[in-house]
Amino acid sequence: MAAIEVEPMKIETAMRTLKLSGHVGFDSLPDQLVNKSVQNGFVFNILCIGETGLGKSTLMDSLFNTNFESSPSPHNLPTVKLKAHTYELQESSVRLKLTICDTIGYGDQVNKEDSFKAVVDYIDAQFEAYLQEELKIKRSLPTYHDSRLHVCLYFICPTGHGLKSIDLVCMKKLDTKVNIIPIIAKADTISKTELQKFKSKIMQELQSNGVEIYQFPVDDESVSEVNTSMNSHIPFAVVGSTDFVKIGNKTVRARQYPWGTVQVENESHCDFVKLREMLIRTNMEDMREKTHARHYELYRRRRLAQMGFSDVDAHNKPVSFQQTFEQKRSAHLAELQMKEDEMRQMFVQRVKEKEAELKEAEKELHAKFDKLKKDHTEEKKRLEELRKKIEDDTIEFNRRKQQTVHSHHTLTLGKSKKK
Ligand SMILES: Nc1nc2c(ncn2[C@@H]2O[C@H](COP(=O)(O)OP(=O)(O)O)[C@@H](O)[C@H]2O)c(=O)[nH]1
Ligand SMILES: [Mg+2]
Repeated sequence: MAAIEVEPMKIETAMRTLKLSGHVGFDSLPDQLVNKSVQNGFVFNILCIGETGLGKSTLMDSLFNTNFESSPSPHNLPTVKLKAHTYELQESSVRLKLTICDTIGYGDQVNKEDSFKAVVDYIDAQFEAYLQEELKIKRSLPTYHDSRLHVCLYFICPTGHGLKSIDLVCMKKLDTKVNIIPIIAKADTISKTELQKFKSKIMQELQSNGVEIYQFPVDDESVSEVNTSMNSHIPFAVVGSTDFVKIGNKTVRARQYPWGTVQVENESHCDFVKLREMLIRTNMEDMREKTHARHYELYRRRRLAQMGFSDVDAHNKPVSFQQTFEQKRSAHLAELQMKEDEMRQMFVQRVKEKEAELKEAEKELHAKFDKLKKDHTEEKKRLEELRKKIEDDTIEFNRRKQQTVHSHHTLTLGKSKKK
């Protein structure tokens, strides 16, 4: 098969701008796009990382204003496991397929060194599944359930002391794979002055360890202002609750304490509203896009390189997928041929060795046979001699016997004469 050579086309780069003298209609393209997207529905996948009991499930319920009916997980699991649940949600005419992925048993082991491994493997597995679908001849990407994780909410323990090493290690391992938004969990347990110090300590630690967290995009004019100001509030200090309290004539999500009430959606109480605004209302699409264009792209590039594909050859010259494939194929065939030759040579060698062995054995056998034959002849000769000797002896014996009889006879005769 010869590679198809494509002549690089000469494209006229000079472009002219024309004025339309009447309405043509392609100004409806954005609407067409919106309609199509709404029809297809949307997918969003959230990864929640944090120790058991930090309020992950409660926050998800609070964020989506529903009850996902998750059961509390135990603290004594031997390993970290990731569990994903997918839900179909609808708001107005917009359908959202939401997957919430929970880290069960995270940070519960005595040795927390490998806690991040299960998470990394899980994220990679979702990328791999998408890549495999993409590499199929018959792809069905429009109906494929994309399980790649669009955001990771990293729940930080409200210690007031800064990050634990497990937090830094895990976020560092994940920052090239997923959009990380760090959040301070159960923020109602930290005082106002402590919180500011805690936030800056966390940011400083992230920075000094080179952990890259997700930044809300500021290149889009319509949201650049709000995103810029929100970027300075990271990590969001959030409170979640499944309880409702009546305040004035409104029922609100809140946590009640003997000394007062913490309202989840009150911006002077916590950053919950900021998180919801940024995560769901402003930047959901950006996170979906970054996941595909940045994190997945990186994974894809690495995997294809592992498989031996590249856009350039050893001399930095561009090569096509097909050329690489042909090259790999001929290399593989050559290797196969070499192995076959090697095996054939080995076979011939073995046959020769066996032949020599057999010849040697034959020779030995001949020698043995000759010796036996010689022994046999000698024995025969000996026996023959013996037989002859016995025969001679018998003849001699008979002769003597006769002689004795004869002489006895004469003697007896002589005696009778005497009488
Ligand atoms: N003080 C406080 N407690 C919370 C908060 N969110 C959840 N909790 C409580 O923490 C416990 C564990 O919450 P859960 O959502 O099951 O934690 P998960 O294991 O991380 O999913 C429950 O008793 C919640 O009521 C919060 O923001 N502040
Ligand atoms: Mg939970």
